[in-house]
Amino acid sequence: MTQLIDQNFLQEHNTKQESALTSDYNALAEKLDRSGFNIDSILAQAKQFAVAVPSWGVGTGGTRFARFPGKGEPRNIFEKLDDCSVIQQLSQATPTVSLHIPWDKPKDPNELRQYAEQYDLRFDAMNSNTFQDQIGQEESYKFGSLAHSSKAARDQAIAHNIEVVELGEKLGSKALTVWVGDGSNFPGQQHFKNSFTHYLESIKEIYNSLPDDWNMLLEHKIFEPAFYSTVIQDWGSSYLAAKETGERCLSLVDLGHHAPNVNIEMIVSRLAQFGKLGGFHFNDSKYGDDDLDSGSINPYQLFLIFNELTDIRSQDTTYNPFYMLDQSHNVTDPIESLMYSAAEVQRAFVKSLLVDREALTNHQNTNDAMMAQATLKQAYNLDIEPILQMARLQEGGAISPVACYRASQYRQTCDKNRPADPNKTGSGIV
Ligand code: PSV
Ligand code: MN
Repeated sequence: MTQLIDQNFLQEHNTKQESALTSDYNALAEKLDRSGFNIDSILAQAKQFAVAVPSWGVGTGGTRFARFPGKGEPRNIFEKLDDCSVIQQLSQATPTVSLHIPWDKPKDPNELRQYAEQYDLRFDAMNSNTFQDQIGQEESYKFGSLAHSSKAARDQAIAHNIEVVELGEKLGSKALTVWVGDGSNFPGQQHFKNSFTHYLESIKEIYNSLPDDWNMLLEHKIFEPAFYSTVIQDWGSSYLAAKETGERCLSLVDLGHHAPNVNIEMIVSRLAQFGKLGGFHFNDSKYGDDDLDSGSINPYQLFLIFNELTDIRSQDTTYNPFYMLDQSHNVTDPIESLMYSAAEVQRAFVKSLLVDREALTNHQNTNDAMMAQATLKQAYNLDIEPILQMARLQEGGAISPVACYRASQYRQTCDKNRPADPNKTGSGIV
């Protein structure tokens, strides 16, 4: 397997921290043992945890006002995969990449698949893009795509999604994520029922072309780019569309796509109860945004979401939704953010395994609100960092991914090898 961070360098970096880790890990083992948890079984589950990296996340994102490109940014999908391989090598929690088409459209899918295979990377859900026009396309998406009032525009968007599925098949993907920006900016601009009807007809057509072992994931978003109404604005619309469409059509929850303070963990529970929770886009947000680093603003919410997922899995061990990061802003090195965020999601998962579920159930049944919330907090307040570090170490990753990455000078090397296009200034509306 090709590894872009020298393995000896990585080991040396780890060696310096190993004895401290061993004593932290043993201390935590003892603590957990007192509460009836075996640390090695938690460690084994932590090692199994995986979340996909979004190909678009390794580039510097922008606001609606400007983009400030970082040094040595990837200029094509191959360089993006290079960066994804570094994230996986150090974090050992991101073995798959989620592609966005046509942004990542390869000339030769086989070549791309082989390029990923050298790093042992696989492809997660494919994302279609009908929220912006591509050069040379006949119909514009200015007023929508799958829900457009014009049949020609809808047909074009349907054909694009089918093409993305065909490409995904060649790459070994197993799911299509559909997010559309369709909506309106004025009361009266769009007929609510008709646009939803058009959307339903369109996604059914895409669904009918799906391979038998694929899922279709419908992603809702409360607003943006449309600011008055959005066709798939909430989990209710998403659920209705998924239910109307078919068994393998499921809802995807992007954490940032809800109004502030919405109870996302309850949405998770509702969708799962009715067999329609298919996947996640992890990120964090403070207002109406959806691109801050996972766990950076509200880590307790992330934990509560995983608490629901672990509860669901305690009843159905085969339950396995798609997990993807979807975040991209412009103030950090994206590789650092993605490694850190993957670990934050993994942390929430691990803590959810440490909830005393029997005690929680008893407190719920006896209406002991204080002890019910305290049971959750008991797990949440644990410092489980040694488990994450040990999982990475044993899998061949870095005990401290960000520190190791910085010491490796990977970004500086990219800066030399990836000269930026001088015509791209990074200013202006993006
Ligand atoms: C839309 O805001 C979204 O969350 C969708 O998942 C897109 O595919 C992605 O961001 C990138 O624009
Ligand atoms: Mn998303």
